[in-house]
Amino acid sequence: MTGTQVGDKPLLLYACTGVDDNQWLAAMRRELPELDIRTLADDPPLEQVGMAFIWKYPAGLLASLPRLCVAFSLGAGVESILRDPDLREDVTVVRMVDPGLAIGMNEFVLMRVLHYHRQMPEHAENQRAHRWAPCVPPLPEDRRVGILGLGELGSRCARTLVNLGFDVAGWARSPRNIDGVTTFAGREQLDAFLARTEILVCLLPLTTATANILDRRAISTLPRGAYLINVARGQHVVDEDLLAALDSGQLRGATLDVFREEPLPSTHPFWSHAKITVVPHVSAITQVKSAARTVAANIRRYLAGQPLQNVVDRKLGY
Ligand code: NDP
Ligand code: OXD
Repeated sequence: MTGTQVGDKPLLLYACTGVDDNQWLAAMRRELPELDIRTLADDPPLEQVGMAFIWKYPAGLLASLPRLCVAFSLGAGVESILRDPDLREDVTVVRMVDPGLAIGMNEFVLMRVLHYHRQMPEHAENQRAHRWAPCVPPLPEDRRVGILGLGELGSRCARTLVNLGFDVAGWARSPRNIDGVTTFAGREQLDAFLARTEILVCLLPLTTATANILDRRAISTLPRGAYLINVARGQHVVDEDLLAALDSGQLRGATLDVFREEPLPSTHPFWSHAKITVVPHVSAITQVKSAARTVAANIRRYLAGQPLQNVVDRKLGY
């Protein structure tokens, strides 16, 4: 079933917040002239909505869409949609896979890995002390970078780092094969992965299996003086354990783009910690230009009765 029509065009409800609605609506309408795309402000017949494009939508919305068949997420992480008590079992959830998002994440991860690899925190400290202290970084082949999550985003970052000569490992749920990357799979191989990782990048989806994965035990399995770059979700990290590890020297630094509570409360200790770099969830942003095209192609596939791409496995949670 492809949903329902109100006039002569299939109806798509657009219900996103935190993004530029004008840009998104213009792009979606340009890409999908064959659809009737309406926002909640247009007072659409909600009982007729079969397809919705959603992100940070109002609570209770899904309960008002009895004929919803497919929910297309504007973001890659779908944990909040899957946790919505109003999401019916028979609704297909499609996550965002956007070339622009992957480019942005690749840039950000590369920037922070190079920042730590080239000892920029030490140079900054020396500058504050007016100290001229040259230090020689190891060759990339002697720098072990580890990526938690080898999906759309993690595998791309891994390839980029391999191409720059880094010694790259990755961890996933199932065995993966990526040229030049040492791969680990499943909980039983997590410790071996962590033990060889000097710069750790988290690019896991947030699920019941990955929440709080970066706790005291995991962090203490990393070599002393390791770095953490968390660009996945704040709930992957146990905040107190991260702070304790930075204070004890177990971790030398952390870059945090995502937080348990966003915006990060102004009183949170992360803001002023000397070893933490805080960024406001901007490591990668779904790009209207590229993403609208991708979503449109998927919607057209659906309307033509072809299988949808990037469907979320509701049991696995990603
Ligand atoms: P994918 O679904 O493509 O990849 C997820 C990866 O994580 C897969 O390799 C998967 O393993 C692995 N994984 C999942 N569960 C486990 C587990 N229990 N144990 C080990 N590995 C596991 O996701 P994306 O790469 O597209 O995105 C990852 C996350 O990044 C998103 O869910 C989102 O939370 C976050 N994100 C953050 C952004 C930001 O701005 N900060 C922007 C976009 C995304 P397998 O390969 O075996 O399936
Ligand atoms: C996403 C995000 O999941 O923006 O796409 O975090």
